[in-house]
Amino acid sequence: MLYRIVMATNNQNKLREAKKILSPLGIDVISQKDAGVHCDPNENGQTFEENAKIKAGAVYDIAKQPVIADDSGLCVDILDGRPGVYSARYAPDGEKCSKLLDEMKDIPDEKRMAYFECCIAFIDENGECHTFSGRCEGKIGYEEKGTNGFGYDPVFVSGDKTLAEMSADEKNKISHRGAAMRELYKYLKESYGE
Ligand code: ITT
Repeated sequence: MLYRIVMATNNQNKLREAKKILSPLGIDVISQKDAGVHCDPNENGQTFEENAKIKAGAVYDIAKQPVIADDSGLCVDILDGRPGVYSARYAPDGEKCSKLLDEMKDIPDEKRMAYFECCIAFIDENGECHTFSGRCEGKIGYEEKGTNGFGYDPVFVSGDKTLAEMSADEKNKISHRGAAMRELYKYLKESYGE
């Protein structure tokens, strides 16, 4: 089995979630910073998959060891999938939720469907890239609720709660990142054994 993977991210929240999902499986996820890699590649892809590959490739070129990168975002049906791959750039942190609520203020309940998507690119020790995706379906609420999580979690409703009202374990069970990570894990188990 593979025991150590570098995560190509500068987002501490993603790192925390990835560590929590993969550590019970015996995989230690370390940040690119802790691996001594400093880079912030230009995420100019048109899809989550393209951007995940760009980030993983940039870190692998420097670290030369197995790397994962996560590209993810929120796609809102009535906004034709926006902010999508531009989710990080939609507004500064702390203003993302209020800007989205404002854009959605006249949208009725039945048209507030949205989903989070995550693509994980894994580059193995031979430099080969494999991708895994996950989705989390839900709705945009009417106000920010909850203090856990990050990004759009306080306005993303799944069932009767926002993701920010869930514990880390609850969120990981249903989240786009959790789903993609579990696919990655299945692949690692098949390829590297127990
Ligand atoms: P790295 O590129 O360094 O990994 P980033 O935050 O810039 O970090 P992305 O380009 O993938 O990452 O942008 C994804 C954005 O989508 C992220 O900044 C959040 O605003 C949002 N997002 C992704 N996953 C989320 C989640 O689980 N909960 C809430 N918001 C999320």
